[in-house]
Amino acid sequence: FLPSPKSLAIVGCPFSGGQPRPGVDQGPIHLVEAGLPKQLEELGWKVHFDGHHMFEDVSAAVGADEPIGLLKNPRRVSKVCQSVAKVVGDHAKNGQLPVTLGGDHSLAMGTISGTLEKYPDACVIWVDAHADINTAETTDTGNIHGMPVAFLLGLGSKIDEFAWVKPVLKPHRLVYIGLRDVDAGEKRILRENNIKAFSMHEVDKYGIGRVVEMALDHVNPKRDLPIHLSFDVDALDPTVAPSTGTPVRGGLTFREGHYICESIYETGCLVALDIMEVNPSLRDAESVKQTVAVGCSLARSALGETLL
Ligand code: 6HN
Ligand code: MN
Ligand code: MN
Ligand code: MN
Repeated sequence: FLPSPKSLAIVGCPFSGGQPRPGVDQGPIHLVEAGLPKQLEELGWKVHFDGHHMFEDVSAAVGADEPIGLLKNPRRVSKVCQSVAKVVGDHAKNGQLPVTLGGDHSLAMGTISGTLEKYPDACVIWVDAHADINTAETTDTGNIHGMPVAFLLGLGSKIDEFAWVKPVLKPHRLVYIGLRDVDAGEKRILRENNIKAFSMHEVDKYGIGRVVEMALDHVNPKRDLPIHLSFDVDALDPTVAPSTGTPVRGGLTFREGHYICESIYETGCLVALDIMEVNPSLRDAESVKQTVAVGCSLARSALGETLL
């Protein structure tokens, strides 16, 4: 599925409305300023980047955005994701692999909708400390970055403002790696829908090599389906990626995170990549630099950088 000649589009999404901490909107700006476009060119990619998507028109159109139930900034999140879905879908249809830089993880509602428009049978590998599968009924926080997967699966009560999100993702086409902070309601949803998840317990038990193999065997047994990789940097241990909004100890090592990316690239099935939740304003300068650098290197690994 990899476009040939290798061509990708960076979709910078400075957006933070899916969660309360300011700064995550600066993530994509830092990733680009750290040189990601050039690094990807050096891997042989033709890189299209025509500036970040600022979503001003969207925010202006929405105006005051009162909560719907517990959901915060619902109209803004919905509109931004709808516009991201269009951008990602159009790049995919153009033969450019979309590399979306977040921004908070609510954006994946858009990126995955866009991917599935071009590749309806694509599978999703979701690497995260969290399952991001709360519904309007189960969410404690009302932060929509904890909910995108539920929207994509069509779970929970329907909300008019999100009517554009089609339940395009099937539970058997989704697999998680890295989970360790899953809400009670989310555990029930995972169980009831038979969703495969490899938590840090399984990473410890089997090692990352076996886990990635089992994850691929589940969603992509013949290695012939397109893969959307959605990588939340908080999947990594906070010692590796400290500057992120919801860090949880006991995460993936630097190598485990990169191994996932390298193995998915090796399948030749990658069609879209998200690097999410880099928040350059939460920690000291050195930790920020480290987190931005690790975001760039995950992207490079997923796009073909090898150790030898
Ligand atoms: N993320 N489960 C918590 C919530 O607010 O629903 C945390 C979500 C974190 C989301 O890290 O992308
Ligand atoms: Mn563009
Ligand atoms: Mn997430
Ligand atoms: Mn997370």
